[in-house]
Formats: sequence, C-alpha cells, structure tokens
Amino acid sequence: MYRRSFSLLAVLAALFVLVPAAFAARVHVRVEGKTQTIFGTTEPTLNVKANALDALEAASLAGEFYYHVASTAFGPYVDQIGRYPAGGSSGWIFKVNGIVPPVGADHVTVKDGDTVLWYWATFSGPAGPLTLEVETSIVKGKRCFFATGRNDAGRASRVRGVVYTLNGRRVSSATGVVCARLGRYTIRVAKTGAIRSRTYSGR
Ligand code: B12
Repeated sequence: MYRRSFSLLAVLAALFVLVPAAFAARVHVRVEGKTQTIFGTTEPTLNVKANALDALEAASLAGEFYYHVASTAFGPYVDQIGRYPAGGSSGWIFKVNGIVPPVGADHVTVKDGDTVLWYWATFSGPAGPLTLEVETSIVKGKRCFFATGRNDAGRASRVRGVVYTLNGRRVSSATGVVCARLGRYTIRVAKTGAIRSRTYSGR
C-alpha cells in the first residue's frame, strides 16, 4: 500500500516538472536596446510560458539582463529594459511576428514558431520606428541583399540610406541594396531612427 502511494506520488511529481515544459511554446526572441542588441542577435528559440511578457522573462533569464514591470491601470507595463527607463515619448514596444499588438504583452499569447521582438522606440508622431529586415536573392551570379522596413502594422517596404555589417565590414548603401560574391555571409542592417535587423547567416 505504502509502495503504491509512493510511486503514485513520484508520477505526480514528474508530471509537475514535465507538464509546464510541455505547454511552453518554442519562440524566437530578440531584445533591441537603445544603442545595441541586448539579447539574441540571431533570434534564438526559447521556451516561453504563455505570452509576450513571458518571452521577455525567458530572454532575461537566458541573457541575464534587467527589466522592470510596473503595475498600471491598463495592467503590467514594461517601463525599463537594461539601463533605460521609459520616459516622455520613448519607451519599450514589442512586436509579435512583425506586428505591434494593440494590447499589453500579458494579453498576447504566443505559439510555437512565433517571433517576439522587444525594442526601444522613440515616437515623433503616431507611428513607431520601422523594424529592419534583410531579404536576399541571387542576381546575375551575385548574392544581393535588400533592406526592408516593417511598420507597426507589419507592412514591409524597401528602405534606403542604410549601413550593413557584412562579414564584419561596414558597408553603406544609399539604395538599400548591396551585392557581393557568392559564399558564406553574416549580415545585419541598421539605419538611424529605425530598429536594427537581426543577424542573418547563410551561403
Ligand atoms: C505614450 C504612450 C506610450 C509610450 C509610453 C512612454 C512612457 N513615457 O512611458 C510608449 C510608446 C512606450 C508606449 C508603449 C506601449 N503602448 Co502605449 N500609449 C501611450 C499613450 C499615447 C499615452 C499614455 C500617456 O502618456 N498617458 C498620460 C499619463 C499621464 O498617464 P499614465 O497612466 O501615467 O500613462 C502611462 C501608461 O499609459 C503607460 N503605458 C503606455 N502604453 C501602455 C500600454 C499598456 C498595455 C500599459 C499597461 C501601460 C502603458 O505609459 C504611460 C506613461 O508612463 C496611450 C494612448 C492614450 N491616449 O492614453 C497609449 C496606450 C496606453 N498604449 C497602448 C499600447 C497597446 C502600448 C503597447 C502595449 C504597444 C506594444 N505592442 O508594444 C506598448 C507597451 C509595451 C510595454 N512596454 O509593456 C494602448 C493600450 C491599449 C490597451 N487597452 O491595453 C494605448 C491606449 C494606445 C491605444 N489606443 O492602442 N505607449
């Protein structure tokens, strides 16, 4: 009798440990700070409990960086990540799969394969800064990269006047396009007033 209840307890204890992990979503997470990437230049996959606020918690654990959540009338509000507290028209914004959700991070459930991006944003009007991405294709035997910016609604457009970091070298591009010989590459793109892209690698 004692043996049976002991093994039942052991099974229940194992379930307590395993079930939360089984329910966690596998989510790509990146945190872009005011002057540099705070976490995840390559958008690594993390186990995230349930929502976009949990994604920040998972990144903070993995990257050992500070963040602070304030309780407001709207609910939890991330008023600081790393060194910089929100103030005036600047603060911390998040996107899920390229779109700024119109509600707090605790209300946005994430699922496997989603991408959560937290970033420092300064608002000069109603729209936030573009978040940059790099698209690539082979043109006339060369590897070409195209800078793209996504607005708050997730709509993508071509961006000019950017600076790439291509295989460790800074390359300015007035057109937003840069082409190079075929081969292995590591690239990201930045522009003043926009959110730097993640780092892409390939060949
Ligand atoms: C300015 C502003 C911001 C600034 C705040 C800068 C700062 N100094 O802290 C920035 C650009 C950083 C911002 C961010 C966000 N915001 Co905002 N923001 C506003 C705005 C335009 C004015 C707020 C204000 O200054 N009120 C006056 C002061 C005196 O009152 P207050 O209570 O002290 O205001 C503070 C809180 O509102 C807080 N705050 C700002 N946004 C949000 C969002 C949420 C969900 C919470 C809980 C708190 C919060 O920051 C204010 C300043 O400290 C309101 C719209 C409005 N007209 O109210 C939207 C508004 C509050 N924001 C909104 C949203 C959705 C967000 C984001 C969640 C967007 C996102 N997907 O990232 C993020 C917050 C993410 C996070 N960090 O947790 C929504 C909230 C909707 C809802 N029902 O939940 C609103 C109502 C806009 C809208 N109509 O969609 N925001």
